[in-house]
Amino acid sequence: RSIKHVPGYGEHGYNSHLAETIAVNRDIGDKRHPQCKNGGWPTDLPRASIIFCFHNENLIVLLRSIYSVLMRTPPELLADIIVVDDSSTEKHPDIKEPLDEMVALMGGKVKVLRLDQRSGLIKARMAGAAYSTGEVLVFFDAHIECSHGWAEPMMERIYHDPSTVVCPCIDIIKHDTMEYPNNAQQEIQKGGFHWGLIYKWIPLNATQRALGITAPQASATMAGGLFGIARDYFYQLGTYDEDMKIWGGENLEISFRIWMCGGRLEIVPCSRVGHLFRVKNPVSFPDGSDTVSRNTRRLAEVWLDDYKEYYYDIQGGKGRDFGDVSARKHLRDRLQCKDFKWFVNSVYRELVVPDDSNYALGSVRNPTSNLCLDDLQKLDDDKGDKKVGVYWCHGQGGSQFFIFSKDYELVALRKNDYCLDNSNYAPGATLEWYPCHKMGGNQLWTFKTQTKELIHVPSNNCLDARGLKAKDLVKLNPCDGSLGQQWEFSKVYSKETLWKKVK
Ligand code: UD2
Ligand code: MN
Repeated sequence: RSIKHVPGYGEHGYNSHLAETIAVNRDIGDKRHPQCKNGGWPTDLPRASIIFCFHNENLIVLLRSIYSVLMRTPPELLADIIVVDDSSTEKHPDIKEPLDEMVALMGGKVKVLRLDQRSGLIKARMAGAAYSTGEVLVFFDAHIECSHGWAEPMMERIYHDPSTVVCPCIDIIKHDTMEYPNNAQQEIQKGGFHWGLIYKWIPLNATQRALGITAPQASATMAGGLFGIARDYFYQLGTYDEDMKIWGGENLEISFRIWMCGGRLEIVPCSRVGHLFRVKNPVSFPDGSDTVSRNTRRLAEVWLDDYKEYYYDIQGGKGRDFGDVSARKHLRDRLQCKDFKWFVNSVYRELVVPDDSNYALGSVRNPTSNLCLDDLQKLDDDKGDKKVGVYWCHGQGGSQFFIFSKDYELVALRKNDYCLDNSNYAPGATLEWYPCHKMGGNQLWTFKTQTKELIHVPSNNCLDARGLKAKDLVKLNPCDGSLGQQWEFSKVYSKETLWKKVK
């Protein structure tokens, strides 16, 4: 059955009908790796305040989140649980009085805070933080389940260094079955981002891997929804950008700020919390405005220095409103934060930067037809085919921005790590974006700057736009020097034939 026909999905993006049939205090088992320390913690670990913000959450899912904290946090480590209702609508009467009544039965540590205006998760979290009393603030989405022993490993890291901000390992609770699979044997992933300035998961590097499966690992960015931070440090660091609205972008903003202003961000594999990942984002934006890109422009303007141009090249939106960022720039000065170049070179070394370290970049244009290589928006989600097409050159970057890397790949940066790939060597073959594997092979290209031919090395065929119109799929044909096989990059950093000496 398609998702549309499953009751409950429309509202929350998960199977809320099934979610409601599962006990609010269900046992999920111990999700930790057996090597995780069990006991022997310092006796004076700081106490945590848990802050759940929600807007129209399913009541049972919210209750299960609260219970998981109550059941699996040692009482001496739990200061309070603040449940912030970000002005849920009348359509959800059960998360109003009925929630209050249930919370009243949970003992004094759980408190509900109602915002009388829709404020967005950024301001809602700040309101929750101000209302709470623990030495450490733990922010959780309102559809999570903590596993056994989640709190101690996080608190210990902060106890040893209050400028370390910690994320648990975020496990996946399945949106269709509500299962919480055990992933303890799997190596964790860490946080990065792609040039649309959207969070993405990336693998650990070799040095990190060598530290072992249970070791806390430095992470360039956080996903955003689940982390712990010392209260004093949160305020000293400037909480959040209050002018960011509703949803989106705040996770990268606080990540950059932590690293660049002297702190450290980690993922602690022995602390495991499941998050209900949904099929789609059900967040409603009150005035219909796209707060994600405005928020993201704000963070680019404050933190990215010259690198912000890459964001605008690839994502667009330059010149559009982002409000006033002077207070945040002032904060950056006051905290004497390092620059973004430092962040890229020292913290997020996996980032592929569209600069002169590449051979060529920008649009890939066939001058005769004025058609450009275009991702046809097929990289926007993880589903569907990733066929490669052409479209009228629009000069706006985005779907037409690519790099020709020093590894002789053609890479789409909007959703990093997609390489132009083809395993069909017959004339007339179409191509596909495929995750870059750095092994050459079917992702190996040559750009002959003199003849402007883009040659797929293993098949020795040329990229060909002959006879194509906008939205057609681009082809590979035997090289014949025709006009359809000439391509120009907007920027070329090498005058040589970009030819790898293969074989
Ligand atoms: C991720 C983060 C989320 C947040 C977001 C970017 C994880 C697992 N989740 O997407 O925490 O950083 O990226 O902003 O890392 N909410 C409100 N008011 C609103 C909108 C949302 O209170 O106006 C609540 C919402 O009910 C939820 C929390 O904020 O409890 C996060 O929202 P989400 O679950 O829609 O975000 P998610 O997981 O898609
Ligand atoms: Mn969430």
